Amino acid sequence: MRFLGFTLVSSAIVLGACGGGGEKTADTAATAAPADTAATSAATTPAATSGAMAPITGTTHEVKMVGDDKGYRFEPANITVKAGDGIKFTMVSGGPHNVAFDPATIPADVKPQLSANMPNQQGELSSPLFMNPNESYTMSFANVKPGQYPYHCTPHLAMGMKGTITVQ
Ligand SMILES: [Cu+2]
Repeated sequence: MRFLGFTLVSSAIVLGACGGGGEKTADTAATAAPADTAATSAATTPAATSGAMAPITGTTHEVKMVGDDKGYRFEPANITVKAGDGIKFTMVSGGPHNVAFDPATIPADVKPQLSANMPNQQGELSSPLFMNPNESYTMSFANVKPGQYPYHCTPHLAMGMKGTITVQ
C-alpha cells in the first residue's frame, strides 16, 4: 500500500507538469481567437449596400509569393487589373506569406467592398498565412473603385515584400 500511495503521488506531480504545458497551448489558442472572431464577423456582416463579395467576372491574374536568396517579394509586385478582375496569389517559397492591405491606406468608401472580396480574413484586410508551396489565395477586385492600392506581406514587410495593385 505504501508503494502504491507513493506511485499515485508521483503520477500527480507528472500530471501537474503536463498541465502547465497544456496551459501554454491554451494561451496560444486564446491569442488566435480575436482573428477568428474578426473573420466570423466579416463573414456574417449583412449584405447591405456593398457588404457582399463581388464575384470575379473578368481575368484572374497570377501573382507569386516568393522568398529566396534574392529576397522576399511578390512577382509581379505591381499589377494593374480591370474592373471585374481578380488576383490569385500563389505561395512559391520562403513562407509564411500573406496578402494584407494597411487599413489606413484604403479610402473609407473602398474598404467595405475590398473587405467583402477578401475571404477568410485573419485581421482587418489581411489574408491567412500561407506556408506550403502551391497554396493560393484568390480575391476579387470586382466593384472595387478604381485607384492604387498598396499591399504587403505582413511577415516580410520589413524586408520590402510589398507592391501596388492598380484597379482601372
Ligand atoms: Cu512574405
